[in-house]
This record gives sequence, C-alpha cells and structure tokens, in this order.
Amino acid sequence: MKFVLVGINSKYIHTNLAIRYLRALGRKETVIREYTINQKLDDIYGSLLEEEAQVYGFSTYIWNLDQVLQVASDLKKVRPQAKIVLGGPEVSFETEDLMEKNPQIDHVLLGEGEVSFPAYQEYCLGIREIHQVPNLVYREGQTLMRTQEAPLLDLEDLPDPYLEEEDLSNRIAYLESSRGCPFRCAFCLSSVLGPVRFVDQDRVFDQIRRLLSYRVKQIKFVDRTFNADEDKAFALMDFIQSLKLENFNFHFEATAHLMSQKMISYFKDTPKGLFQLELGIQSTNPETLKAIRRTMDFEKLTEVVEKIQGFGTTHQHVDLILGLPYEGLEEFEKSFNDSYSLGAEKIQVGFLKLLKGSHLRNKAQDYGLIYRDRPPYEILATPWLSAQEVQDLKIFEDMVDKFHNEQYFEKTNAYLMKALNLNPYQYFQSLAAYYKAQGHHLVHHQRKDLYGILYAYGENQGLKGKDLKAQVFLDYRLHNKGPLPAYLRDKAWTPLVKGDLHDFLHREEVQEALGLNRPKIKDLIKEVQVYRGPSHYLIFDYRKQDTEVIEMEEDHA
Ligand code: B12
Ligand code: SF4
Repeated sequence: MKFVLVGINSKYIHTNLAIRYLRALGRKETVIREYTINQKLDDIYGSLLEEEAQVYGFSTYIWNLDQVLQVASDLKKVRPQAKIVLGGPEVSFETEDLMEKNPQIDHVLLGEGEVSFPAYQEYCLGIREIHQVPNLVYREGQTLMRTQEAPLLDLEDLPDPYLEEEDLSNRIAYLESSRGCPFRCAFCLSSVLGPVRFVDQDRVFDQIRRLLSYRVKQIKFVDRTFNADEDKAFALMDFIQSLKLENFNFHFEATAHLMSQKMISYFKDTPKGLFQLELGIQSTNPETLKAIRRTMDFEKLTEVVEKIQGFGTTHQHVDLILGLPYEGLEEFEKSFNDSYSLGAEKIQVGFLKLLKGSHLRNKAQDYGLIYRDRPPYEILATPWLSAQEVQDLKIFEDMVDKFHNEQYFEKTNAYLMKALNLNPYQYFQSLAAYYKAQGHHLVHHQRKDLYGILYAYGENQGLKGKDLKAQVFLDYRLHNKGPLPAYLRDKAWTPLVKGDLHDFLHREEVQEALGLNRPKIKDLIKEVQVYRGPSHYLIFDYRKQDTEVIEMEEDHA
C-alpha cells in the first residue's frame, strides 16, 4: 500500500518539516511530495494522480487550505477508493465543520502526527481498528466521530527528519530543538500546544551537519522561543560557531526579556551574519498587550536590540501586528515609532489573523473584530480601526517593507524625515498617501524604479535643492553598479573612468583608505566606483557584502 505525504509550501524556497518526520516514522512505502501554492492546481493534481497511491496525506496550513481542498476533491472523484487524510494546524481546530463542508476528506488527524500517523497506517493496512487510532476524526455514516487524544509526544521519540538524502540547495530547511512555548499570546497557536519540550541536543547537531551536506541555503529554527533555556541556546550557538561556516545564516525566534546580559554580549563576537534574530513586539500599547495576554518588557527589549545592533554582527527583525484590540491609529503610531527607534534591520508589520484554535478568534465577537471567513482570516475592521483605515494601512505596510526593510533607502529616508519634520510613522503614512495618489500601488515596480519614486515624492513635498538628489544618489550608488538614471546625473559630480580611475587607485592614500596594500588594480577597478565632486571624492567600495562609501578630501587624493 502506497502512502503519499503532500506538502504544499508557501514558496519554492520553503520546505515542509512535518511530512519529513512522518515519513521517517512511517512505513517504508511512505513517500513525500512537495509543491508550492503558486503552482497550477492541475499540475499538482496530475502529479499526485500519477503516484497511484492508496492514501494521500495532506499537510494543511493556513497558506494552503484552499489548494489542499481542491486537489483532494479532484483526486477523490477519480480515485474514490483512495483515502484522503488531512493533518496540520489548520485542520486541528473546527474540524467537524470543515469535514461537514468537504466530503472529499475521509479522515483528519488532529495535533501532533508522530504517534497517530503510524497508527493510522496500521488501520489502513487492517492491522488496527479505526477507534484504536488516536487523535482521529472519522465518518460513521452521517456522523463525525473522534477517537481518544494521544498524550503529547516525548521528543526523545522524535526521528531525524533529514535521514533521507536530498538536494536542498537554494532552499530553507526548518529544524526543531524545542516544541511548545512558555507564553500564552492570545493570537498565536503556539500558545495552546502545551509546555516546552526539548530535543536531545546531540541529535540536533547531527541534523545540522546533515543539512549542511545537503547544501541547504539557510537553517531556520521553528522553536517558538529559542532562548527559553539559555544553557541549551548557548550550547547550540557554540556548536554552530565551531563549524566555522562562511556565508551561512541560522534564524532564531527569541524573547528579549528572557535574555541575560551574558546572552546579549554573546553576539558581540559572533561572525557577521551567522545568526539572525526575530523578536516579537506586536504592540507597545499596555491595554493591547493585556488583552492579548502578552508578556513584554519594552525597556529590556530596547536594551537588547540596541546593544546587539551596536555589535553589528547579527541581523534583527522585529514584528508588529495591526488590528489588535484597543489599537487605533494613535496607538499604532506609538507602537510603530517605538519599534522604529530601536534601529532593527527589519520591521515586519503584519495584519492580525484570527487563527482557528486561537484564544482571540474565540473572543473576536466580544471585541467586535471583523475578519475574513477564508484563510488567512485577516482582520477587516475593529472598533478601533475602520475598514478604510485597515485598507490604507496595507499601503503603509507595503511602504515599510519596500522602503525600509531592504535597507536600500536608508540615507534618503533619514534625510526626508528630518527635512519634512515627520516622525517615522508620519513619514511612511505620507509616502503611502503619495504612492496611492500616483496609482503606484496598482503596478509592480522593480527596485530601481523605487529610487525615482522616492525622489519624485521628495520633490512633490517641496524639496527642490541638491540635498535630496545627493541622498538618493548615495543610496542608488551604494546598491547599484550600472549606469546612473538621468535624474540623478549631476554636472558637479564626475565619475572617474579608465585612465583617471586607474591613476586614482594607484595612489597610496587611496589604497590606504580602502585598507589595501599594493592591490591588483586591474581587479580592483571592477569593484569600486569613484566620483569627483567640487571639493572631494566619493569612493564606492563594492568588495564587501555591505557596500561602503568613503569620502576623501580633494587635497588628500
Ligand atoms: C515555517 C513556518 C512558516 C513558513 C512556511 C513554511 C512552508 N512550508 O511553506 C513561512 C515563514 C513562509 C510562514 C508564513 C506564515 N505563517 Co507560519 N509558521 C511556520 C512555523 C514556524 C513552523 C511550521 C513547522 O514546520 N513546525 C514544525 C512541525 C513539526 O509542526 P507542525 O507544523 O505543527 O506539524 C505537526 C502537526 O501539525 C502534524 N501535521 C502536520 N502536517 C501533517 C500532515 C499529516 C498527514 C498528519 C497526519 C499530521 C500533520 O504533525 C506534525 C508533527 O507533529 C509555524 C510555527 C511552529 N513552530 O510550528 C508557523 C505557523 C504554521 N504559521 C502560521 C501563520 C499564521 C503564518 C502566516 C499567516 C503569518 C503571517 N505572515 O501573518 C504566514 C502565511 C504564509 C502565506 N504565504 O500566506 C501559524 C499557522 C496557523 C495555521 N492554522 O496554519 C503557525 C502555526 C504559527 C502561529 N502563529 O501560531 N510560516
Ligand atoms: S507569539 Fe511567540 S511568545 Fe507568544 S505564544 Fe506565540 S510563540 Fe509564544
């Protein structure tokens, strides 16, 4: 009997960890197949049809529920004998309702699958009775029945999900060193998954080694609070450092107020780019934090982010959620400005999603939260934010993502905020209003076009002088090597080319400024660009990942 486990990922780069665990624990005739939500449904259906499996198990999340239901429906029509079983967080709550509306689903396995899936396979093979499969919802005639709940898995029994060799180049692999979260945030599903359990660390280390041999692009830990146990977190990071990896990144979700001074200082000497931290803020409004049952100490968070930022070794992302109870525009302005002032590389502004099984979804009516019926159950309006405000904030969020998060416009943003006397929230709101008025939100833009849009925005706000152009020019040159767009060309700034550039790079003072001693000029010439201005030179040095610009007085050169 053939079992196919199906993961439909949010993008090609992502991978599905759950089906790899289940394959490792399942019978040998269990295979995994992965697709993405961007593929044509007909292609996914066609590929699964060819498998000619007797059981199709779909790993179901908020991002793929629609695709899973449609493909399963097609398969069930042409292969009525094949069993369709769903598992995953999106089907583990409000399950009966889903099954009533979707007759193509034969079975749903609730919660963790490591114990129930092998038992379910035995049921399919006639080795077990259906009621002996834990965590199962099944049909008996017109009635939906539930079997007994299995206790939470002892993570000692967790298999290595990556034992089977695979090529993971250009893909992100997920790893688990703990399951569960010590906190109980009302919007989050991890709050209902029981206490924190840990995986034996030597096994995690083996998994890391294996994944690296599969040429994976990045490893992200799905642990909800990677620093829930600091000793374990240190041991993990020490191990990672001992691998002496170059150009590789590990991503962790951390909780700032649990970080000791020892842990903060740890990031001082870690290799640049090796670790990336995601720190949830969600809101800084005390009433909101209370309503969502979130423990947060903003003072501590500020200390953590600022100190780590100062070390320059570790990228930090902070998250905010729009549409939470008691958070209107005024409160959000404060949450955003507080978060912006931390100086983290990325601010991810998300819209509240009322997840099935979450405390906030159960309370949505009490709070008057209006959200979409279909996944991802996004907020449409609240008593504190009108439907139009929510919609306009989508453009605000897009502005933060486009113009802040990639860090391509840092100098221009700082200049514009100062020159226009706007705080970060007011600035991105004003940019959003301009962007919408010009109809830019309806068109897809290449990154290079965004410099022109920002420049035009500045001019539209009455900034006509040279300063605006100088800032956009700097941002553009720092991140783009090719020819300058016409609007940024300036007679006062001449690019040095050919012989002039060659002679310039031969100068001792220039080589010193670039930290070089007798470099090969023919190679260096491809890695730098130099502009001669009225009184000084600007040297753009592209040798490092983060391009630098060096200013040099005329008489020094
Ligand atoms: C990796 C991840 C992502 C990746 C996507 C990965 C991919 N494959 O495409 C990215 C970063 C893109 C992502 C994005 C989002 N995510 Co996300 N994400 C996760 C994360 C961190 C890990 C999932 C995981 O692998 N866990 C480890 C595995 C082992 O656990 P598991 O998934 O629960 O699987 C177990 C069971 O569910 C079950 N099971 C799973 N599949 C199957 C299949 C069968 C047949 C069976 C029997 C059992 C079974 O058995 C497994 C083992 O016990 C989880 C949080 C977490 N730590 O789990 C959130 C989580 C899945 N994400 C969540 C959310 C809300 C989102 C976003 C909407 C967030 C947002 N931006 O607002 C977006 C949506 C993306 C989109 N395009 O629309 C929610 C999902 C709730 C839901 N109902 O699906 C979670 C649970 C986090 C939370 N807040 O509570 N996410
Ligand atoms: S939001 Fe983070 S801290 Fe809160 S319950 Fe979820 S995983 Fe835990």
